Amino acid sequence: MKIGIVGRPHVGKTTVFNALAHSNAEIGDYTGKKQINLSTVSVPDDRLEPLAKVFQSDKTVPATIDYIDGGGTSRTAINSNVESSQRTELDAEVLGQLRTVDALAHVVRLFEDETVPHVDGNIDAERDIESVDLEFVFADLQIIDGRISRLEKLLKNQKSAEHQNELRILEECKQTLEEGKPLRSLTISENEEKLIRGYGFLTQKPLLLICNISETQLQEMNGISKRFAEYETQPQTAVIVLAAQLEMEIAQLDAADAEIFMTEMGLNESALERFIQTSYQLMGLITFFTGGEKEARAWTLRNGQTAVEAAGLVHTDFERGFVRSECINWEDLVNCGSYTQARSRGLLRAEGKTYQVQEGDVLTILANATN
Ligand SMILES: Nc1nc2c(ncn2[C@@H]2O[C@H](COP(=O)(O)OP(=O)(O)OP(=O)(O)O)[C@@H](O)[C@H]2O)c(=O)[nH]1
Ligand SMILES: [Mg+2]
Repeated sequence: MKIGIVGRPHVGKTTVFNALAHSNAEIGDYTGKKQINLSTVSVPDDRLEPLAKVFQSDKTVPATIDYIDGGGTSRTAINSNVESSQRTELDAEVLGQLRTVDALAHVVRLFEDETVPHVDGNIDAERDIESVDLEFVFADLQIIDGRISRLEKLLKNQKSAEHQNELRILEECKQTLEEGKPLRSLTISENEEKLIRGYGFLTQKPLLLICNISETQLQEMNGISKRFAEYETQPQTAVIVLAAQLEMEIAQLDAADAEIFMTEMGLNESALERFIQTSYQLMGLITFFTGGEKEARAWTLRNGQTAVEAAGLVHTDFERGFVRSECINWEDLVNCGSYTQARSRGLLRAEGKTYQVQEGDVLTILANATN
């Protein structure tokens, strides 16, 4: 799973990135130096250790999330007045990268700090949200316009039901965008969605708004959450409020110090934990496990994905040669103490290809060798 961190200039994108990735990318760099920060972080999961005990595994392997911080390189981030024709190559590169992510995390600035000027002269979160939203609407429209004229040309030369279909959907998308609405708000069938998936439309991706507050605003958390609650009523949109700078400092402490510090600040979960929880909910993600002597491992699937898709994630050969999967809830397995016990108590279910994997399932995939 890949998440792209976006937002207006100097709103704390890299600070959020550092807090989440426990990394040390350079912040507060106003020179417009173009750099894309990439990081992979482990998804903390308390279920892995007990599972490793059951399987007597040598190690645990958590699921991971990839983050991209496009830095001050997109038009949104640098200067919203720049004409699209004047975009630098790197802008195109950042946009291209963003098209491949599974969700966007839009950092919105709420913290006041005179030493960090806002490009528009004052702090106005709602204005910033609208401006980035529109930026992405334009970016998607640009692609759609290009593709529509291409399709029209193709259709002039040769009738094609598939092209006709794509044209119809793209025109529907165009209309939505021209009304200033994101593609998230468009209801289309799964087949239609497949036709446009390849374009990686930005306004179609699930959106997580990260309201970046200062330490002193922590007492106002509830009020701030209420103020932004309305955005959560929009399709595939979630909001979290966090103090990125403080969270970044916490992320750079060792675990014991971090815990003491968080208790002092009245924080009961780290930014990473909240971010992961919210993103999983937003994207409808679930976790399943596999286990053996070598490792106990967590994997991420979309809710509704099947056992054979899970098998494909573990190993492409497993997908091709899939026979069936043995399945048990992680807690039931831990309570049994061993896989053998679970088997003798009849708790292992045999599930076929179309079984929809459930949150917390432990799967053992049985597959024929393929070549
Ligand atoms: N007071 C305060 N300052 C913050 C907070 N978050 C970020 N900053 C400061 O704001 C400045 C910009 O932060 P960055 O994380 O570099 O912001 P950015 O969005 O990545 O900036 P660009 O990549 O240049 O667009 C830095 O000086 C940070 O220290 C915060 O929560 N409170
Ligand atoms: Mg940055």
